[in-house]
Amino acid sequence: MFEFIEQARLAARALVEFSGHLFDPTIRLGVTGLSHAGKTVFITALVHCLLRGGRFPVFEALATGRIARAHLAPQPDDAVPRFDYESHVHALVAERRWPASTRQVSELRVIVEYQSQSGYQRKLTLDIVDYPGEWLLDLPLLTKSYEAWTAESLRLSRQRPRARLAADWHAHLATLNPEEAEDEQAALTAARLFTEYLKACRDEHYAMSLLPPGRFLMPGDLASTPALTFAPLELPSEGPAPTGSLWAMMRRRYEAYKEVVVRPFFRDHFARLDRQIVLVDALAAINAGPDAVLDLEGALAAVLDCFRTGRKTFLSALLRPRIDRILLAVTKADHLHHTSHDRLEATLKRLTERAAAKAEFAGARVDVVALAAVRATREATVRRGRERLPAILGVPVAGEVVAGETFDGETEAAMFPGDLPADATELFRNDENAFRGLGTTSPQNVDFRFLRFRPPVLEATESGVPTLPHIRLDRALQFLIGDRLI
Ligand SMILES: Nc1nc2c(ncn2[C@@H]2O[C@H](COP(=O)(O)OP(=O)(O)O)[C@@H](O)[C@H]2O)c(=O)[nH]1
Ligand SMILES: [Mg+2]
Repeated sequence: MFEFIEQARLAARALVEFSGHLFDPTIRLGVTGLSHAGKTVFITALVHCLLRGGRFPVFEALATGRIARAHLAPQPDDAVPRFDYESHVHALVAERRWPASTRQVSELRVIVEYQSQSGYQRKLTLDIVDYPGEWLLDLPLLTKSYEAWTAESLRLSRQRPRARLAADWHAHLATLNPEEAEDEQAALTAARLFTEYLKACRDEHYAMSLLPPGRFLMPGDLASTPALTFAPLELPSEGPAPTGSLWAMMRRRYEAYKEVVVRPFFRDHFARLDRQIVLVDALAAINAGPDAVLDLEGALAAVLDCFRTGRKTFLSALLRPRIDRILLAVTKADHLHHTSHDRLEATLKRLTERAAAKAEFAGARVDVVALAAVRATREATVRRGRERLPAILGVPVAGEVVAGETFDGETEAAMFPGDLPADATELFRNDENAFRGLGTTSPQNVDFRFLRFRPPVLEATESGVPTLPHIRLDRALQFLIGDRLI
């Protein structure tokens, strides 16, 4: 019954959304990725491109001059925060610093006035929805019992390298008896230690990504509600939860989490998207080492699973297949010399191979790109002895340290970041020939070095309007919206 109501509600909404736009196209574009993947920077650069133009040869409608103008308009959803474009642009362009991070869903509407290929004046309404990729990792919970989730979370937490980070939580867990009477203080402490463990896993140094429940890391306005105050328990293998027990309490809250948090997100935001870009910070994982790369692969599989809408489960009613294009994008490609960009794309392909095949099967087109929404570096060649190495040139963010030197945020530096392996499978190996990352060796010995650079100065263009430099952002735009601007 519930599924039927959901379905009817979505169908009615789709009809309303459709009938108003018989000629003028609309696109709801979802922008997601784990924390720090580059969502805010990507959206800011995309909107800047539409409003100001720039060098985007592969984005056909813009390159051929068919886009007359674009402007921001009030968004349709009153309960969703607005994406703060103006502040983000100001940070990037005027202050040359990266925008502050945000931790919840936000939205922005852009109206693009263009001339169709047959000469008609048209308007594209582009609604951009920015939401944390962590929330997508919650989808599997909808079909999982508390007991199954508990068993899986515990198993994962006992594997290397997580086990060390889980020590405090495991120690507290050992003092709990799930069949004893429910106890709010025990639940609070367990939830706090469990959340600290999840946060430690996410720590940039290890970059481990496979961490439901997503709202424990990104609570938004639900922090410290009972729906977020639960944790896994060491359960007896058999038997129902005794009435009034800690086990029963945890299970009830887990179910509440699904009803109050997970389901509304998928219904109100996810199910309404037409297009999706998934941003992936593969370089941070590569920099951390094979464990983080394997984790990222797992997290991406879970994310892409959400787009597999062909399944005959109640999820397919909740997620009526609407998304017809999915772009997987490795971000921050400006950290590598362009000779490595194809290898970076190959790495992302390898990371998402199995999962992408499934999504394609469900009728969505999937593409992969390595991009930098904002290009913070230039390229150069440096001599090291007799060798000439392809290097990148940029202003490291104040406080970055290389070879004992601390940068002040004003001085430019050339660096050789390292080569990605020709064969991406090396990144997943865990033996002595494996690609070395921070998780297994000291910063001096890593095979790939990641340095944060300040945003660039604007680039002069033929049109006279200075714009933000980028790498392959035009390719991303062509894939995501180019076909609707015809
Ligand atoms: N060099 C470079 N750094 C980027 C780029 N995009 C994001 N970053 C870095 O990644 C950080 C996180 O980006 P942000 O957009 O806030 O990530 P979000 O959490 O997914 O919204 C930024 O503060 C930048 O340091 C890019 O295109 N180039
Ligand atoms: Mg953000």
